[in-house]
Amino acid sequence: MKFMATTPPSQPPVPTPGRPASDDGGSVVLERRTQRVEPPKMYQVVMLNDDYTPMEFVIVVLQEFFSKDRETATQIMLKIHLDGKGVCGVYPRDIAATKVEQVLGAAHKAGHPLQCLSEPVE
Ligand code: TYC
Repeated sequence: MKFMATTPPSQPPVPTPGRPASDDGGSVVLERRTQRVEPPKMYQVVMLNDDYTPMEFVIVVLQEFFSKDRETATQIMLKIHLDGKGVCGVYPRDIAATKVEQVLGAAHKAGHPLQCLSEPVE
């Protein structure tokens, strides 16, 4: 009759050469993890009111650089005129920065003091 040993061997098992002691010889356990990719941070282009830039110029800028139809552009322009500022659109950072450059460039070229900036949403 054979009996199994009830006490562990006094020496730890000798690892097989070239294989770590904890390696079970080929079994692979993969942890299931859902990968979460954060959406890019968005930036809003904000236009500021002033007393000198013509309303018509602002409307055209909103149509040209922010793809607004004339009706929407007029509403945004009036909101800026009444509230002091307004959001023209929301974009990824580089695109928002380009919009600001385009507006400032067009305003400068036309000799108007129109100001706008981009800022992170929230
Ligand atoms: N307040 C300007 C005017 O009365 C019009 C204006 C609107 C200017 C919006 C800038 O971002 C602006 N002529």
